[in-house]
Amino acid sequence: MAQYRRAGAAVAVIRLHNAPVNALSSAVVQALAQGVKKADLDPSVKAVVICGANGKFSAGADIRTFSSLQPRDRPALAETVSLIERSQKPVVAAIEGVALGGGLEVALGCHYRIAHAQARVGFPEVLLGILPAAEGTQRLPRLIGIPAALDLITTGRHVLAAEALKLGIIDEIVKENTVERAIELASKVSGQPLGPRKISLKPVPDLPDMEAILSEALVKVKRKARGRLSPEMCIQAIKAAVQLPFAEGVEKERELFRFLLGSGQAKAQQYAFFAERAVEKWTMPSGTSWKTASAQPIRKAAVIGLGTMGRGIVTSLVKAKMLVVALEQDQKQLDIGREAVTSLLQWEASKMQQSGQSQDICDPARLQFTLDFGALRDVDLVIEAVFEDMALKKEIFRKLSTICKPEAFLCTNTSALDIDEIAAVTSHPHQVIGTHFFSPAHVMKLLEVIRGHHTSPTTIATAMSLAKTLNKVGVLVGNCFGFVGNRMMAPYVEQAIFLLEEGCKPEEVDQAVEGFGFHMGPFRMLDLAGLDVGWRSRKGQGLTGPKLAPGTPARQRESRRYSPLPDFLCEQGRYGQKAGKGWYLYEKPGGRTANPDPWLYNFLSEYRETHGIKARFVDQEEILERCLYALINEGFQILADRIASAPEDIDVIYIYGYGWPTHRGGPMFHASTVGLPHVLSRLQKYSEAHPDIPKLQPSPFLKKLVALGSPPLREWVSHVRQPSSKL
Ligand code: 3H9
Repeated sequence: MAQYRRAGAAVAVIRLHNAPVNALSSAVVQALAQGVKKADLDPSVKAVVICGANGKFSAGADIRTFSSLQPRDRPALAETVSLIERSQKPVVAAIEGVALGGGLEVALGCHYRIAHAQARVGFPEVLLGILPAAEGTQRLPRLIGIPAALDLITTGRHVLAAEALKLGIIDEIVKENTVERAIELASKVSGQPLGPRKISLKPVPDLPDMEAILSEALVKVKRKARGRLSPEMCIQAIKAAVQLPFAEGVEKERELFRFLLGSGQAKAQQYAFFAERAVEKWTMPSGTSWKTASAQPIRKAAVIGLGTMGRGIVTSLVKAKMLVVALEQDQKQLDIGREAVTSLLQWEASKMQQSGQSQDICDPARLQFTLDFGALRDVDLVIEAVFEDMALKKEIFRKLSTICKPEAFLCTNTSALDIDEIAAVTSHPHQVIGTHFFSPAHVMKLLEVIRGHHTSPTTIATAMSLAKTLNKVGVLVGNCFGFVGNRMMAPYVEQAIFLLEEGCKPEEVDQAVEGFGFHMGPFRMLDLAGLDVGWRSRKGQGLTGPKLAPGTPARQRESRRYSPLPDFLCEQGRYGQKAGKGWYLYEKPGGRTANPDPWLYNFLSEYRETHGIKARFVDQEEILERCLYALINEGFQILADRIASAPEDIDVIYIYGYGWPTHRGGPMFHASTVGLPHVLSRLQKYSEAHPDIPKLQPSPFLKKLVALGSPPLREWVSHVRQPSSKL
């Protein structure tokens, strides 16, 4: 747990040992404290080095044990950090890999810090709904000053050794032999006075406008936090470092930590942390899983189509150091695409330069632009990212099937279309898979990976590994219209539009949803995505447009309620932001400020009058419940249909692809928190009031779980009906 050894005559080395990331479990903390005490008591030891096993210092406190933490106790980790600082002998932290959270707090208790050039440090606690609670909020501001401490503690970002050195977090960077160099330093400084090296004894560097800096930081985090408590509490703890002596600041830190730890938000964010890791361990309904399937290496990839999605995908691939062929259908589109990708790569390179990272990963020399399908002969993987048009996609896959080498993987970037139909036109359907990127594809972390009926385990493993290489979170899902993300989005958007018919304004619906913590409500989101996208899809499905049977009632499709409102908007050219008007009015086409539109109010009144709808007041609770519970209800159906293999899959998709607030843990976690009986009873109430909206009728699986006594979320899938042996 923490190995103690002697290096040379006078240096004791304590190595933290808890695979895979040396998390500071209570056993590790105890062993660390014992090591420090032992070194202190041994007169032959003149200095101490603390390091971590397997090239990692420590990823901090053991998050798995938080639920059993007794909030009233002083964290043992904080005691140990103080113990290290109080040591009579110099203690040097040798940081390799990561020193995060409690790991960095241990390092800040040390008198010197040496880091490997590739090491990363940071306080990511805020992302887990808590704050650094082993005196980190009190030491870091004393070491690097308030503005930098505010930045690191409230964002949770990791910083590379070069930036850490600049900030003053570490004293020295080494390219190799970090521990050996730490031992040398420890020997050199033994006997020197330790007072100036004890961070808790330092004053917080004073600034004339300290109050203003703290207030501005508070305004900034409140604006961004959308209801998350931890960033604000981090600022309060840092403020305590400014205003109070160290010991009292530590008390304040502890009080805030206790509050956060007991909050539902910390539980939700920690659930999300583990859910993100759980989705990597994919399983197919057949039982085949990540354990047995192995990914093939991808050295060279191709992207077909350089529209918004294609450009982002190319940028991601280049950043991942792959050789990339980018293909377009005509010279004009190719030139536009090339220019756009080049500027995206330049932008990425400048961001990397600012954070001290090597920019050579944005090297455009790895990228070839072409109009010639022949250039795809030797690629290992192709990502088709053309328009959502089945006929076009099939034509491309037919071509790919004859041109690409037989072992090449063929991916389609689609948000809804049938993977099996596309795979059927190729001679290698087991190598065809859906890869649904989210826009902008070089930024958004989610990759929905869709297995078709014939997709092989190797193809799945390769697509999931590609996600990781691109620094994305891949979630494996089954093939159905809209997969998981968009299938759940449809009833949510449908409710939002029905609410307009019933009397709401777009901004009322958006405010309710944004108040819950979403970055954007449904109408701002629709305007951003473009209303024409859904219109085209509805026309394709025959819900509107020329394929609609004459005499179909305006607000009904096959006895279900239907709202033609978005179709009417599109008929008027109101396609959203790009047109300067949609559900809102914008300052210009492409403008970003959504203003309420009096034209729309009139339009809605006339519409209601035409259809004999009496507008009513709808309260926030109904808005939220109808939108969110319709979405969650679909999630239960998706689990029952085995399209998602666990609730965590759905939650990760919603957090990373659709802006679901992390502090609410994802839609399925949220349902488990508010209680399944509550969700069921509200859906029953709304479906009774709106019997013509099938998506409000509670999913049989939700009913089953309630009848079983609402088991905990991790047990839900064990209650999904197994497929019959014929399947
Ligand atoms: C804290 O320190 C609070 C203190 O201030 C005060 C306390 C009083 N604990 O991500 P990976 C597991 S809060 C337990 O796939 P990578 C992880 O679940 C802590 N387990 O690897 C996974 O398990 P499995 C603040 C942890 O190389 C395995 O390790 N620290 C912890 O892509 C591998 O993880 C953080 O927030 C942990 N602390 O990334 C850092 N960390 O194999 C959180 C990881 O069963 N960790 N695991 O699925 C990370 O950011 C990444 O794991 C890290 C490695 C960058 C370290």
